[in-house]
Amino acid sequence: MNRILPTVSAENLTQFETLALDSSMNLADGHARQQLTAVQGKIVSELPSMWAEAVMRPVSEIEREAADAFFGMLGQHSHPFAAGRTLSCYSSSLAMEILARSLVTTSDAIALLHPTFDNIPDILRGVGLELVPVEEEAAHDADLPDELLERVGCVFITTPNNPTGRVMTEARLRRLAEQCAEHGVVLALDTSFRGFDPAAQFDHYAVLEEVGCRWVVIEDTGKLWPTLELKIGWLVRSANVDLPIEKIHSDILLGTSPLILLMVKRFAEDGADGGLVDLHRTIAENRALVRAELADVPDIGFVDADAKVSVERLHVGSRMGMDVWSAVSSDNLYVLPCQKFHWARPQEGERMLRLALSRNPSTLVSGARVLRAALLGTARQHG
Ligand code: EGV
Repeated sequence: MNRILPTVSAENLTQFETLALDSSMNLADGHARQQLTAVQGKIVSELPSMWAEAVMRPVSEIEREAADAFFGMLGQHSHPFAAGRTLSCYSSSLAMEILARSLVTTSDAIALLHPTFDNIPDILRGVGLELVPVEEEAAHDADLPDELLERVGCVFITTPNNPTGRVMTEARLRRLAEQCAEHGVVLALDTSFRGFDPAAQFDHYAVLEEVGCRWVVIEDTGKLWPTLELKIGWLVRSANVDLPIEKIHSDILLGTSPLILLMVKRFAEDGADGGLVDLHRTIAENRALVRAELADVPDIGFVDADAKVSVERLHVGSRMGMDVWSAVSSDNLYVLPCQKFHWARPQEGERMLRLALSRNPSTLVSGARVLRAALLGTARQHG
């Protein structure tokens, strides 16, 4: 087989995702692209009346109701309401950018989970921060070294992590918060994937407030529901964080759309009323579907056995991830090669691919079949 492989010029994971946007087999990005449920479809059909409501009502009221519904759905009952403590943004990456710009006014360096989605290190580097990797195992299994905490102004943890799905337990979060408090370091959490995993839905704000460290949390509605990029990223902070977050937020935006906030409120109410449990079942079924289609392929493995998040890592054995990527993309299937998640040492991800599970079952089955054929072909070449 003499295929001419396309030249790939993607500089980051998102550019790999952009390549997939027009494909009918897009298993690349972690955004939700499955069908709306019946209740979600009904909410969408009521958007015109939400528009009328948004025109009439005070924005601060709508903002508070949306946050209350969303944080409540996720068990985050102690999230703060005081003025400026919960800021809404167009996306969680924008919240991230605001946090990064705030941090760099007082710190040179930040400790960051490794691996994690590459736009986090890229945004942090973009404002001039030096990044110190914290291995996932190290962050979850033991105290951080004092030397590290003396060197950085912030520890940044994604939980559940993207792409591994690893969730920080309540006990580890408490201990990490205590360590950050001792050293005056900001503890920053990105919880964009928490909706998928009940283990990540204990009340984080209660823990952070009890310990009293300086903290920031980024929450995201964007991964859960197929709402065509209509979403909110929330930037939440402790009273004592002592960073110019509100000022920088106001430099960039006045506020988010009250129409989107009302939509989020309605989706979150449905989520609390059984929609989230439904979603968990859908993702679990989709994961099982992909695993079943690939079950008898030799020399592969599913890396994150217990993951609940809407992405799945596949180890491609002795193959190179980019070879498999090239083979399947010439058949119009797009997945993510994992090197760039390993932002400090990309070679550690070169034998893994990430598959998105927030898709319709038919898309996942066709995708898995293309992948299966490519893996068998590549296995033959190597074997
Ligand atoms: C995922 C992409 C950026 C991000 C995709 C993602 N957003 N680059 N601002 O939403 O896992 O596919 O997180």
